[in-house]
Amino acid sequence: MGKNVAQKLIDSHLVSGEAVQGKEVNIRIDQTITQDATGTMSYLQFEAMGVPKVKTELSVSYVDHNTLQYGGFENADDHRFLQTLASKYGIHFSRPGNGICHQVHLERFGKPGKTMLGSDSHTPTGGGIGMLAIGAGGLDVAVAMGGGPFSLVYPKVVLVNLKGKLKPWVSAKDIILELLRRMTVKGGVGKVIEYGGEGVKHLSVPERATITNMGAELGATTSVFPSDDVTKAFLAAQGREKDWKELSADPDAKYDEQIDLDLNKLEPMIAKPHMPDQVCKVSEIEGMKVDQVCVGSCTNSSFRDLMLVSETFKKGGFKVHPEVSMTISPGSKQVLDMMALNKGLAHLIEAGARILEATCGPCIGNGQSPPSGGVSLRTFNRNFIGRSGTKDGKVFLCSPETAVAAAIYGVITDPRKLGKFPKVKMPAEFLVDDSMVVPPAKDPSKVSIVRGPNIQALPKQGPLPDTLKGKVLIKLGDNITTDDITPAGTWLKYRSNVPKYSESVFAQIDARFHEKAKATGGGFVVGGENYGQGSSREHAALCPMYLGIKAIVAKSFARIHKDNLVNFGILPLTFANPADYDGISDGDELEMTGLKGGLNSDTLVIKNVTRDKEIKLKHGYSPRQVETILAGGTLNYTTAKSR
Ligand code: MIC
Ligand code: SF4
Repeated sequence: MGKNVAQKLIDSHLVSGEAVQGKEVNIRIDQTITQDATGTMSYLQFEAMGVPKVKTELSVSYVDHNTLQYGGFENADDHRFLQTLASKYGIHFSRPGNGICHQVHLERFGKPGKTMLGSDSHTPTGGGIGMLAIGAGGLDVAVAMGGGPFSLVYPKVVLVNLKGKLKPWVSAKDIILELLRRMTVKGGVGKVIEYGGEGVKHLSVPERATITNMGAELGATTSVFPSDDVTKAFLAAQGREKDWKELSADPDAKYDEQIDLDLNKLEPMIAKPHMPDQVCKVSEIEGMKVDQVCVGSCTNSSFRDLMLVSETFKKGGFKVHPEVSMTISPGSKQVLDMMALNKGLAHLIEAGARILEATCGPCIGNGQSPPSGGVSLRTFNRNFIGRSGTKDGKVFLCSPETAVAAAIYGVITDPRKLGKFPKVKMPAEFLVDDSMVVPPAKDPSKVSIVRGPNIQALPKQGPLPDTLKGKVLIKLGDNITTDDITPAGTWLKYRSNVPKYSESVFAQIDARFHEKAKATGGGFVVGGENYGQGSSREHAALCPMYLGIKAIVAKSFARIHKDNLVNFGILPLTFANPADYDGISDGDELEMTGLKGGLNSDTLVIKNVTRDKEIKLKHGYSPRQVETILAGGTLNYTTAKSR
């Protein structure tokens, strides 16, 4: 039987396990990426494994999240640690200013047909160039750097069948927003989203990458496009034609689901606060006053996206509305460089846009927080409550076309009203200059790793006890994000300092949570559907572990977060009967006994001591995950196995 693109990629990298949907398989990882906010922890874990040099084909350590800290040494210390460590262990180091990891990797390193694991949830951006690119926790990435396989549940594959061609002022972002409208933020869990159909050939690689990037918001394992002539032309323009390889679905390939999307009929779309799936047509909310517009992030910061904004200002003779603060964050040094040379940058400056560094910036709450109660239109991928740094800020997610229309008129405006569309052609040649990527040392023995005081040791815990007992420390609703669990923004600088960062756990919901957890020696957390969606940050498991959290009982979990919890020995458990969620309240005393043998069965019982009631739970762990949990986490498990 023929295979689809996702199956070809997985099957060609299979190390062990059966290629049967729903079963756990192990795949070989060719490339890894890390970014600074998750990288320090990932490398501390890699060091703990005692492997002298990475065993991947390519590993790159990017600095793009925390670059311009105000009043403190923490970021700079992290950068120095990351650079020296990369040099010693055979890792390429992309210096701050070289760009956002996903954009740079697509331009300079991504290869069709390869697998990639990244300690950032938007790693699937690489799917735009025909890679099987998956986001994971830093510990999983560390294992992959050490040559270990990555375990995943063999996914369902959904075909998104694209028909026709996008109309002017409608772009790739509108495609993924429309899919989010139809599928919601949990619609992609356990699935790979594969794009096909005759509409694919009209989308450039950066446009495809916008779509695969934001597939993360669907909760999908990853998203992937075939590798075709468009991919070849992109790689050739990057001076990397030799990296091209054709990759397409067999004519008789089968899919588990199919979604048809007629690009001719698509209109500009926008996601309203505070979830990426709260999508409607831009025309439905036209006229709303806008305080801020931000263009950038790993979703929409390519040459095409920024030039589109620049050309719209220039061709129409427009300026940024006097009551709008507009920022531009280029995705890479390449984009910035090319726009400096072709005057695209000058037109943005002339129009009154504020130019930021080629980093994540406002997307992760680093600057440009909206004014109180203000409306911010962003070309980003997430609009979770508080992520922008302003709790009552209203963040909308849209395309660069919709963003520039709002920046010009000061109100939400359907970009189709802007007149003639300034089509941006893909350059025949990109400006290639990799001088901000530092290759690893030729003689690693001469490199010493520099550790400042912000680089704290990894917290540890022992094996799983037979009984878990404690109070419900917090009861939460559906779609709790990792930004709710361990916020970013001003807390980001403590990513290498778990004791300090643990003070942030649930701080936006209950500022005293960490004190409560410490005082009671830890306890349980109860959640609704899709617990832990969003970022890959393993801190959302590591910091609760540090505070003594024993298990999270929820209706369902997001994939990466569930894996992270297992990695750190916290039990992710689901209600066998979701209605039992109502049978537990904040402060209830819970108890689980006989865990050592009990995990061999998928059904467990938790006793609500306060209400004298037993509740059935499921775990759904693979045999490997059971052993990991029993050992108290992946590091304990792998160390025990290698003895
Ligand atoms: C994000 O967009 O939330 C981040 C910051 O890039 C995270 C990674 C992190 O928390 O460091 C992600 O998406 O995985
Ligand atoms: Fe950076 Fe934002 Fe992309 Fe995360 S989503 S990698 S913070 S640009």
